[in-house]
Amino acid sequence: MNCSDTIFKMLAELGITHCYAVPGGGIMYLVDAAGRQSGFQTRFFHHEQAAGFAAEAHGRVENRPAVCLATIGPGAANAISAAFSCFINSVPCLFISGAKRSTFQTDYPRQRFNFPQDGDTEGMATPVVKHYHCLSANDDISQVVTQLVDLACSGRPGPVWLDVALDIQASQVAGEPQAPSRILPAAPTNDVTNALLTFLAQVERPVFLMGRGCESVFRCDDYRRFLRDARLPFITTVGSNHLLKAAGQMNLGCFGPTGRRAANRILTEADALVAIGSGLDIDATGFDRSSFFRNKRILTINADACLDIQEAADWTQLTTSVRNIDFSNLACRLAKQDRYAGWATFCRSIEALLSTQFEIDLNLTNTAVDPYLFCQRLGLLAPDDTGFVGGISLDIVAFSHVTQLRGAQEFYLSPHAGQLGWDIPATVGIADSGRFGTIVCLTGDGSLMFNLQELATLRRIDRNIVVIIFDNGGYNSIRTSQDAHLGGRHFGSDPEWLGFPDWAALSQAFGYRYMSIEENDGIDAIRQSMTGGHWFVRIKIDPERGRTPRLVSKIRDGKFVSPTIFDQFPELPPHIEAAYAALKANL
Ligand SMILES: Cc1ncc(C[n+]2csc(CCOP(=O)(O)OP(=O)(O)O)c2C)c(N)n1
Repeated sequence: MNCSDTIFKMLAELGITHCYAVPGGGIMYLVDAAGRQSGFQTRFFHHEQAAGFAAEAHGRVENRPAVCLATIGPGAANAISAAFSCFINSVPCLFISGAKRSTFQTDYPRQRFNFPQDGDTEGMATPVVKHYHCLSANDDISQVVTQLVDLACSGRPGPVWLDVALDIQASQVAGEPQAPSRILPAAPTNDVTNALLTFLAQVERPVFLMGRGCESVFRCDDYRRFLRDARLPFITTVGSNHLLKAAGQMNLGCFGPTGRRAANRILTEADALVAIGSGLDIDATGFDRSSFFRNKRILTINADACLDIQEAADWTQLTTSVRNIDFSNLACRLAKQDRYAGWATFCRSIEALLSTQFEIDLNLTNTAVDPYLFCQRLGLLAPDDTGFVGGISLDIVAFSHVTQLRGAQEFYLSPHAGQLGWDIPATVGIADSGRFGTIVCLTGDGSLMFNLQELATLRRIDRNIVVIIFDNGGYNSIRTSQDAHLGGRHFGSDPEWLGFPDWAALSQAFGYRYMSIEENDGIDAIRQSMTGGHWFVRIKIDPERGRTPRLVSKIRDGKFVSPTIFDQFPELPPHIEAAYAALKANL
């Protein structure tokens, strides 16, 4: 057996099933081994960035790494942006690249180049992976591969990188690979659970923030029971709807600068925040961090230390895995308490006052299709086993605000990296999980154009695939900033600076059935696309329709000044503010 066969045999034994690749001379033995390994599915892409995004998305859904296989030099360089995405999104992934022959040395800073196509992969990859390893002839392959996979999955998950020289890929390995011992996954402990209960006993108005770290547990019965029985308000970040599915009436949805008003207001009124699996980074808190933490006790349970504990006066950090929490025990203990009953009633009243329906009605546009109304109908009409994938802009914010997931539905996007072009290849990785009968990809006209070629890869998947594009004539989110800060000059963001294809002709070229929805009355036509096959659905959005509600920063004395998450734009009508004040007075 050669080294490449040994690597993939070991990966299969470790439960890894998917590889996303672009072939190249520099990885020919590895590609060949991946193709021949039983129980392993290898899919070929048209760009290594896209292969990496698919591997990332697959890793998110399955909670275990997929492989991205890229050739030496340009292939590895293309895959770097996907490694970056896995790194900052904390997703396990194994990148494997080809390297120059092991007998060659290159002094990269001085020579730059000494072998066809080769570059300093270690130098490029190291800042965006948990660990980089270049396989040497003396390495125990089974041990290296197992350690890399364990490292990718343990603690705060992330990408790891294995570089394999062409001569080593082909070299013969004596004997059968032996599986070495593995890191045991974390298990519930009394310590973490007791610390949480002690904290809760000292506060009156707690809110639970379930962050993306909870993706490792959200399908577990104990986690779902906790959400169902705790009778405390739950919030999450934009794009994490599935983490709160079981919370019923206490699901207040996403908070943050572009989050829901009800969630933000309740967070502001709370005297305690329990953040589980969240780094509480600026993305979540907004730039005005001190007012986010004001008058609040904070307890964080996260695999890594959080950003800056100085900003909160009273912050307890438990740096430990979410898997250490005994959710079942917590659910039992909290279900018996009625200490927070008044607070829970207040939260439900605020949720009713500032409901998604209220927000849709408040901001509804009847020019073209209103994105919020569309997403509300989409959620209702999609089958129970739909996997949703999001782009980075209006599409995901609208969806996060108004869609209540049900059944086996889940929603995935690239939360922190926010790269255009993630969504189409990610849809491939998510479809490959086999968890969803229908996969709906929501994207912007801007994002779609970044990895358009992978529509062909997606077309090869035999499932009901619906690609929905929010056509708002270019980059709405950029125009919004230009309107706020640059006097409305739309340099680079309006269609006059950007080229877009004829969507009907494009969908035909890639073999998708086409539908265009141009007004609110036509929204329910989307139902037809979810009966089977491959669909490309263009939604005509008013180019002026932005995200609501949101924070609007201002420049004062040359400095950016950001409002608190309590004060989102547009302002609430006076009678709603009055009703809010009345509810608060009774708290
Ligand atoms: C790789 C990459 N390049 C540039 C950007 C900057 N950027 C952020 S949003 C955006 C426009 C997005 O357009 P679209 O997907 O159509 O969504 P819209 O803003 O119109 O809702 C751009 C160019 C980015 N996020 N990622």
